[in-house]
Amino acid sequence: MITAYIALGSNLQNPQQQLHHAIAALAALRDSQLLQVSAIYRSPAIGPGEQPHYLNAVACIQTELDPEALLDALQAQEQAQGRRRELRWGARTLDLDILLYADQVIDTPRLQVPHPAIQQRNFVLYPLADICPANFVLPDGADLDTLVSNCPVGELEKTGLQLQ
Ligand code: A4P
Ligand code: MG
Repeated sequence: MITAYIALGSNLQNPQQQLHHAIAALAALRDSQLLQVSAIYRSPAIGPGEQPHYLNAVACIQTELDPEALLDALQAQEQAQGRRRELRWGARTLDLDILLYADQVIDTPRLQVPHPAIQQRNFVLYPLADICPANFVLPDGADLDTLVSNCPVGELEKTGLQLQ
């Protein structure tokens, strides 16, 4: 079994409910177990045009799926929840990204793991740090606590909303 961390994001069509549905799907994912889910965080959208705020969270799973099969399952769930791919960084009902897949480094046309934007994004780093073990180190040797301290909280808000 591999431990993987999945980022969830939504800024369309009742984001809180979208995240709840996505967590239910992760809990039902074949050959996998849902271990932990962060609190929900709220932040302004990074992306083009006027967009609603995002709700984000991070989940930890154990899985026997290989990385491509996991991506297939996540993309199927995005589709099931009405995801339309029209514009890069456009508003979306659901985005599911593989942040980490054990300590593997993957670089294929379909998949980059660790997710390349982890280090710059407070809406990924803060929820990730909520559920990672203490003194967690990323595959490139970066220490998660240091990344969090170097990433300003800005307008990111930890909501009182829980997904589990
Ligand atoms: N892909 C490559 N690596 C991965 C990975 N580790 N996990 C490929 C998932 N997918 C990965 O993704 C495009 C392609 O990336 C996929 O087909 C897959 O093969 P996408 O979800 O279709 O497109 P996208 O999400 O618009 O692109 P991208 O570059 O992944 O966007 P990001 O970086 O996910 O950013 N603002 C706030 N506040 N909160 C957010 O969550 N999210 C985004 C999306 C922008 N602004 C945001 C937020
Ligand atoms: Mg994505």
